[in-house]
This record gives sequence, C-alpha cells and structure tokens, in this order.
Amino acid sequence: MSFKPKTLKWWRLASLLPLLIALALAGCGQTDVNLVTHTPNILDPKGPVALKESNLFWFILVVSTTVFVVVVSALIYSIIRFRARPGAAEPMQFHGNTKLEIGWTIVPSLVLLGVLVMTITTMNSIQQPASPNTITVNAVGHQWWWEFQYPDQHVVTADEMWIPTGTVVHVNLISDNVIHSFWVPQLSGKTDVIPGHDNTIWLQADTVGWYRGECAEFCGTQHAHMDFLVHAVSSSDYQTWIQQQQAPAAQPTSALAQAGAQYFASSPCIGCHMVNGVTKGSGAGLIGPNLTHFGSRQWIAGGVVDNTPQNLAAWIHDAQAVKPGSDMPAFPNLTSSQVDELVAYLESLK
Ligand code: HEC
Ligand SMILES: [Cu+2]
Repeated sequence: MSFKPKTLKWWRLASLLPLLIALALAGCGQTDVNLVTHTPNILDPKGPVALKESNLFWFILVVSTTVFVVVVSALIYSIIRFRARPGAAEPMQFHGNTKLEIGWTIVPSLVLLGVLVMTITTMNSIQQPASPNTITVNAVGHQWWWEFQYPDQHVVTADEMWIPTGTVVHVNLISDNVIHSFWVPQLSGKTDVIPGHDNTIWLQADTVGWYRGECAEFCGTQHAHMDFLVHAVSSSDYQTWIQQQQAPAAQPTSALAQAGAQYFASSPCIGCHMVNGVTKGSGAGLIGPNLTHFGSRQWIAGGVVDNTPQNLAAWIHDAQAVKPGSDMPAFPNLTSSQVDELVAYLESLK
C-alpha cells in the first residue's frame, strides 16, 4: 500500500479568511451616541494613557503580523514546493546545522526583546503623570455599581464621573466587598480594585465627550451591569457641575414631586439612600447610591437601563426584575401613584 500525500487545497486556507476578518472587526466599536449600547474602543484613545497603550498595541500587532506572514508564507511555500512526489529522492537533511540553530534562536529573541523594550518603555511613561494640574476622585466598587467621591469637593455621586479635560485625574480604587476592575478603555488601562489593598491610577481626557467605563473583573451575577460613564468637560463646565453637585437637593416644585418627597422622607428608601438636606448623616455606610442629584444622571443602577421616568418607575417597583440579585429590594406594595410620585420627585433632583 503506497502512501499518497494529500495536496493542499487553497480554499481550505481561504475559508479561514472570513473568521480572521470577523475577529478583527469584533474589536471595532460603534460610534453612535446611544449611551447604553455605546461600545468603548481601545483603538479610539482620547487621552495620553490610552494613546500610549494603543500605540503599544499597534506596535505589537505589526510585529506579530509580520512574523506570522513571514512564517506562514515560508510554511505554505515549503509545503507546496517540497511536497512528496512519487519517486522523489529524500530531501536534503539539515538536522544539527549550527548556523541555522543559532539563527532561529537569535532572531526570535531579538523580536521579543524589541517587544519587551517597547512594553517597559510604555509602562514607565504612564507610571507618573507629567502635568501638575490634578484632581482626585475615589472610585468605590460596589456590587454592582460605582460610587464616585470627590473628597476635596465633598461630592458623592454614582454611575457617572465628571472630569475636566486636560487635567490629570488621580483615581483611588476602593472596594470593601469583592475584587472589581476599573476600566475606561478610551482613557486608561484596567486596574484591579482589591478589598484591603487600595490601588490608584491616573487618567486624563484630552477631548470633551462621554466615555464608557466598565468593571472588568467578574464580581458576581450582575457584573455585566456595572458600567459607568466618564464625562470629560471643559474646566468651566466642570466647575458648574461641581457646584451643582455640592448644592443640597432641589426643592420639588410640582405637586406630584412634593408628594413624592414627603413619601420618600419617611419611606424605607432612606435606609439605603442618601439625599443631602433630606436624610440625616453623611451617607457613609449606606448601601445604595447617593440620590441627591439623581435626576442629572444618564443611567440607573450601573447602566442597566437609561434614566427615563418609565425605566425609573419599573426600577422602583421591582428592581429585582430589572437587575436580579441586586441589593435593592422590590417594592410590590407600592401603589402606582406612589411610584409616580417617587419618580417625579427623584427626576426633579437635578
Ligand atoms: C435595602 C437597601 C435599599 C432600599 C431599601 C432601597 N434601595 Fe434603591 N438601591 C439600592 C442599591 C444597592 C442600589 C444600587 C443597585 C445596583 O446598581 O446594583 C439602588 C439603586 C437605586 C436607584 C438608582 C440609583 C443610581 O444612581 O443608579 C434608585 C433611583 C433607587 N435605588 C431608588 C430607591 C427608592 C425610591 C427606594 C424606596 C422605594 C429605594 N431605592 C429603596 C438599595 C436600596
Ligand atoms: Cu465589579
């Protein structure tokens, strides 16, 4: 019985092409402005840290693609050119060829050395920010939402972190529960948020815009709904926002919102939620987000839904249906008029 080698069919390789293209495209984000579906894209950096990281990515991609193309071309060429033919003589043997052995040890080592040098250079260059112009934000990872504290400005908010453009933002990463990971793909790399070990990172946005952030470490069932938004604005808009956030909660004007405020102040809600000027204490230790300016926010509960009156009503009535497992209980006994009042009140808290 003679061994008959199979000839390589070009279409076998070509059939891999759609897969490669699909993989490449999977990395590209959408650019529409819908905040819930807006996909963050590491290839669309908007600040110095993310820019250096994406440059490193492109460098490694070019190097590895070159290696891939060279190796695979040589392989395909050899497979076709030197394939076994009936009656062909045994091909030349080069086992133990010292020059070749040294060559294919040194060349890959040099390639890897180049990648190592670029990686270390990038890591060093993003270690410490150059600009003296800084603000500090504490990002606290909860299950499953982010709290943002501005210790110098005495502001506490959730889901949304506003920063001035062109300014270094030092972010202290804090958790008292499980490990989360703080990631704003267009502005920074990922850093773990570890209980008992406070990490810190810095980031900077150079362009005004909304940037989506994510928890990048599986932290429980609703990990995927632990997103946040970074809103980079001009420094005067930032000042305006800070002043607005520092103000005590707005007084409701409509009758509906006033009824909601009255109900809220004596409801179980205040056992978990702070509203400055309405609930007592500092809000520290409360397990729910600070709602003082909830009406000014884009999202509800880590971006699980947009902040609209309809979504808020559904949330208040049955948070467990919207975000199963979350620490916010359902309130099946609230009448729909009570829900409407609460919605009017909370949305009026701009
Ligand atoms: C047992 C504690 C608890 C009680 C009681 C509670 N909540 Fe919550 N609430 C939470 C937690 C925790 C979250 C965040 C859930 C998440 O994102 O996973 C939350 C989220 C919210 C949010 C979204 C805030 C944001 O910035 O995303 C609103 C609005 C809200 N609650 C309103 C209410 C109202 C109104 C009541 C009373 C009817 C209430 N909550 C009662 C714990 C509570
Ligand atoms: Cu998380």
